[in-house]
Amino acid sequence: MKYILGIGTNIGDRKENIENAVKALSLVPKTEVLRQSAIYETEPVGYAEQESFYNSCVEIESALEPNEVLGVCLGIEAGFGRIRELKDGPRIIDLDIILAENEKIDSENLTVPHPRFKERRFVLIPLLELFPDGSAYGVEFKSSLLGIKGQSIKEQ
Ligand code: PH2
Ligand code: MG
Ligand code: MG
Repeated sequence: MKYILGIGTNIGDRKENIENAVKALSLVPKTEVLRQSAIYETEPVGYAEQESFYNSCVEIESALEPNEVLGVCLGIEAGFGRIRELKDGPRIIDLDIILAENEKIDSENLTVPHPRFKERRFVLIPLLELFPDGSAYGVEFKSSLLGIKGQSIKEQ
């Protein structure tokens, strides 16, 4: 099954963090990184008083179930030494499942599509780069960009 993952970081060497996260994903069993968007520098959304983020999206093909992919994401975050403090606050690495092909999930620890991705330019712009027609796995997202104010983003 194909998945779109969002990657974000705003602590340390942000470019290197994203590169290392993608490398870690490529080493996951039964999983292949198919393609990656550019890396974008993005204004913090939610909690403003922090360093700007670097964000990117990857598409992976994996035989793992969504819950297992979530486990992989959390495992990679833990490997970076991520400590969860402030909600939406600074983080060395964040890996989120944005979309999964033909899957809608609403469980206690996982919601797919990601419940807030359509409010976030830092997800929609990299996603649009991967899916220029504005829909992915049957989910239309391009029109959501029209409703977003601010949230500056620039390709690195
Ligand atoms: N992640 C958040 C909250 N705000 N802002 C930017 N620019 N990039 C992020 O990855 C991000 C955020 C929660 O995960
Ligand atoms: Mg996130
Ligand atoms: Mg997360």
